[in-house]
Amino acid sequence: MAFELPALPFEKNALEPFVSARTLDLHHGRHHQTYITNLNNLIAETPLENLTLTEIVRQTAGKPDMTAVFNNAAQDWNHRFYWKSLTPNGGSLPDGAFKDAVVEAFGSEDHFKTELKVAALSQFGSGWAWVVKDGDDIKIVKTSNADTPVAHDQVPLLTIDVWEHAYYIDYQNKRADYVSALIDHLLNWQFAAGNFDAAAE
Ligand code: MN3
Repeated sequence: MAFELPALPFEKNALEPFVSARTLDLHHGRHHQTYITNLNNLIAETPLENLTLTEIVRQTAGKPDMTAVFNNAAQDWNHRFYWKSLTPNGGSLPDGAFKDAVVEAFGSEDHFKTELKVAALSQFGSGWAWVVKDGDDIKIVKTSNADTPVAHDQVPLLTIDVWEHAYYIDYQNKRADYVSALIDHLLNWQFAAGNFDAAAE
């Protein structure tokens, strides 16, 4: 089964003015589509084509002869998760078990968001900043290039894409402005809380 580009979970202009429709045209329609096209070409008529995307990521992680498959599969996985991590109705964490765990681990919602911003800004070059569940702990981690917590036995709760293609049209080189806009307006904490609850079951 070939993988297909998922539809965005919001209208293409719904994140404006913070993330433009033009950025989404390129980021979703071209970059994400290209990872999927490459992945489909790489796994065609191999045993990998019968696996789920998550299985492909896990089975190819850390294998030097599988780097191209891993990079494209992981980027497909990460982008599917990134679109769900965004919403026009972002802002505060919803009350509940996830927020309680965040406040316990980080002291406050504000400090948690500051740590997330630090991670997103300190990732050198292309990569991702993540909120993950690692065992019983909520952690903020960052990964380089296509790398993903899925390959490291962590449960992703939310992600921020910090590849330049995510922000260059709207913010040029100002990654900090992009990250702040996402944290202040666009992060889907309901999605994160749902992932947290699902991981606790
Ligand atoms: Mn991207």
